[in-house]
This record gives sequence, C-alpha cells and structure tokens, in this order.
Amino acid sequence: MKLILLAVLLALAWGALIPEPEVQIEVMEKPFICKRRTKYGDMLLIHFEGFLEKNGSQFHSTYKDNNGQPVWFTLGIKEVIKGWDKGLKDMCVGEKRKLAIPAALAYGKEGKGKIPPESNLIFHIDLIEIRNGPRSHESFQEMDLNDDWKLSKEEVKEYLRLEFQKHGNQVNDSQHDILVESIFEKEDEDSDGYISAREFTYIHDEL
Ligand SMILES: *[C@@H]1O[C@H](CO)[C@@H](O)[C@H](O)[C@H]1NC(C)=O
Ligand SMILES: *[C@@H]1O[C@H](CO)[C@@H](O)[C@H](O)[C@H]1NC(C)=O
Ligand SMILES: [Ca+2]
Ligand SMILES: [Ca+2]
Repeated sequence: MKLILLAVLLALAWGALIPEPEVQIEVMEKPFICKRRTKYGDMLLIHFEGFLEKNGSQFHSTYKDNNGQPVWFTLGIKEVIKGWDKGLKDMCVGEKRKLAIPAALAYGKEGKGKIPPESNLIFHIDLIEIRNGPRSHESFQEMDLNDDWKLSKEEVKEYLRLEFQKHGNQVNDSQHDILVESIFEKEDEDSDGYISAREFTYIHDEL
C-alpha cells in the first residue's frame, strides 16, 4: 500500500517536472525596418498556411482558401489556438515565421475538421498589418461611447464591427459575439458585465 502511494507521489512529482509544451519559432524573413512589434491585444492581419507535422499535408491556406484574403486575428485572447498567441509576439510587419506547435497548444485531443486528434501543426505565417486592438488606451476611449468609463458588451461589439469594416473584412455577427464573449471572459474580472478602465488597462502576464 505504502509502495503504491509512493509510486503515485513520485509520478505526480515527475509530472510537475515535465516541461510545458512550447512553440518553436523560426524567423524565415525579417524586414529591414520595423516600427512596431506585435503585443498582446493587437489585431494582426495575417496570411497563413497550416500543415500537419506527421505527413506535411496542408489543411488550410489563406492564399488559396478564403478568396485569397488574409485574416484578422487578435493576439493574446485565445481567439484561435494558444500556439498562435505564444508564437506571434514581437513580430514586425513583413516578417515571416514558421511555427511548430505541439497538439496541446493547438487542437489537442479533439482535433478539428481536417486536423486529426493529437496533431502537431506547422504554420507559415506572414504578418501584413498591425492595428491597435481592444487593449490599447486609445481604443478604450474610442470604445467607451457613453463616456461612463466602462465598456458594455454592445460597445465592444460595435468597436469590433467598425474595426473589421474599416479593413474591408466581412462582418460576421455570430463571430463577433464569440469574440466579445472571449474578451469578457478574460477581462471582466469581477463579472459585472462591464469592463472597467482598470480591468481594461491591466495587462495579464499569464496566458
Ligand atoms: C496526411 O494525414 C491526413 C490525416 O491523417 C490525411 O487525411 C491525409 O490524406 C494525409 N496526407 C498524405 C499526403 O498522406
Ligand atoms: C459566421 O461565422 C460562423 C462561426 O464561425 C459560421 O458558422 C457562419 O456560417 C458565418 N456566417 C457567415 C454569413 O459567414
Ligand atoms: Ca461605456
Ligand atoms: Ca467588470
């Protein structure tokens, strides 16, 4: 009995020592001039190609699919997969990166569409443009339409709608609802249904 308990404890201790899965980042191309680097909360316009690591088959390409249009993505709010949030920080416009993302930071046990469960993924990412996301201070004032120093879901949604429209992206209401919910889940710490200026400005270090 004691031996089994010891074995379990050892297994737990060992588990804690196994390092967290990490994203491997390879910079393929870097522009000569870099005025701004991506940070959490920024909105990134990217082209990407995604491949399964095990056999190299491509499961998505914005060059071919999506009418050849790049896509907007907000960094640091788990909008797509954790691996993108970890792998696309400090990136310059015009930079190209190759990301090797373990399944745990991608679609994990479930997989998704053409991606089987437990798939490690490779992405080729090309950063086209960076815009202030909902996190920046200027954005807060722009978003707070009634100047009460807190943001309602309607205000955040309206902001996203205008932001996407400005960039000529198709506005998809249900996608925006999902995005707003994920923003509030992270930012509305006291769950009162509003993001206060303090909640908004506070930068979460953890992801
Ligand atoms: C690679 O694996 C995926 C998923 O198992 C499969 O659908 C696809 O046909 C494979 N591609 C090649 C080139 O083997
Ligand atoms: C909007 O996005 C949702 C979820 O991604 C999708 O199911 C739906 O088909 C999209 N609608 C349009 C009009 O593109
Ligand atoms: Ca407000
Ligand atoms: Ca709140």
